[in-house]
Amino acid sequence: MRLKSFTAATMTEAMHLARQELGDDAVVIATTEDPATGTFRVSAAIETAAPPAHPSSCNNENAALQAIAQALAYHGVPENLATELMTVAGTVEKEDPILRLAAGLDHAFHFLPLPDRAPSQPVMLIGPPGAGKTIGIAKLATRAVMKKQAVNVITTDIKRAGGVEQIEAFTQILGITLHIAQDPGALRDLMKIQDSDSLTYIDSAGTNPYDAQELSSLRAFIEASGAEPVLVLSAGGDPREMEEVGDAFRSVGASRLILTRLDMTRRFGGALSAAQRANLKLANVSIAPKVAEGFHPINPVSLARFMMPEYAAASRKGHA
Ligand SMILES: Nc1nc2c(ncn2[C@@H]2O[C@H](COP(=O)(O)OP(=O)(O)O)[C@@H](O)[C@H]2O)c(=O)[nH]1
Ligand SMILES: [Mg+2]
Repeated sequence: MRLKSFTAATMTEAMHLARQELGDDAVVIATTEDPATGTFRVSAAIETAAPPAHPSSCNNENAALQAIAQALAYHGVPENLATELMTVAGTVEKEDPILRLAAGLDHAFHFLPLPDRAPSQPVMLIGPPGAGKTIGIAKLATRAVMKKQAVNVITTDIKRAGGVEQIEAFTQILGITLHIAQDPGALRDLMKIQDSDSLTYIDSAGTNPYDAQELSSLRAFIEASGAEPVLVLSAGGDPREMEEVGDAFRSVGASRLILTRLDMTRRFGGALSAAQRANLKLANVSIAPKVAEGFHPINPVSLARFMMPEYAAASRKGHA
């Protein structure tokens, strides 16, 4: 799958640019308005590998279910989950495979995007190194500033060289103060001065899920913060490996998941396995490294569109 974003002065123009470059088969994944610049952005995808079947073949129930089964196999979705998704998809009286798969995803997972307004519980992004936590904090803080929502940013990533500087580069641009918590005690003190009118986002050091000491250090920071630990994972990966990673972070309290690098991911079996095994609610997705692109909320239909991009355009036309 090739993903690209197009920015223009109007939504129609941005759509036109996407169609011009990616062709009529391009699937619109997300549309956003940037109030700061008055521009519109369209993120669209095009399947570069041969799709499993042509959308027009989905003119009856069997074809739709077959398409879903093929997609689940392509994504490497584990058998028990695939069976659950297929069972629910089979009960939906729609020809559109996207809506059928979405019904299955809705049944199998909880979806709960991060709120963008205070008051809400502080959020700490946790996960393995390189998952996209720091960029994620920058995205969340940027969204708050754009919406004129007061926001506090704290980092606990003090051991890694450049950890503080990386996030500071963003807070400086946004004109907000970066608070640094050297240890759980300092974090507890900092949390006492957070007010309920502000959103609070806390960056954490990358944690090796198989290292008990690192997990225990992370747990101490989480407990001191009173924040909700939200797991950030790169969406691709081996399903069984991802399950173990999900389990490890569940053990320190994560109950929500943000998936990153969807622009570099073709197979979602690993992400779904992690969410299912560790009972993590699906919150948001990142489809670009650029801070301005932000996080996108995810719901069953948008996830189904990511998983079956070759059917997404037809689905939109049929249910516009
Ligand atoms: N292509 C792509 N790269 C991303 C995405 N999110 C983060 N990255 C990149 O992944 C790398 C690690 O991100 P960072 O936020 O530093 O990860 P952290 O170690 O979890 O804090 C950086 O080079 C980011 O630009 C994404 O959605 N797509
Ligand atoms: Mg980081």
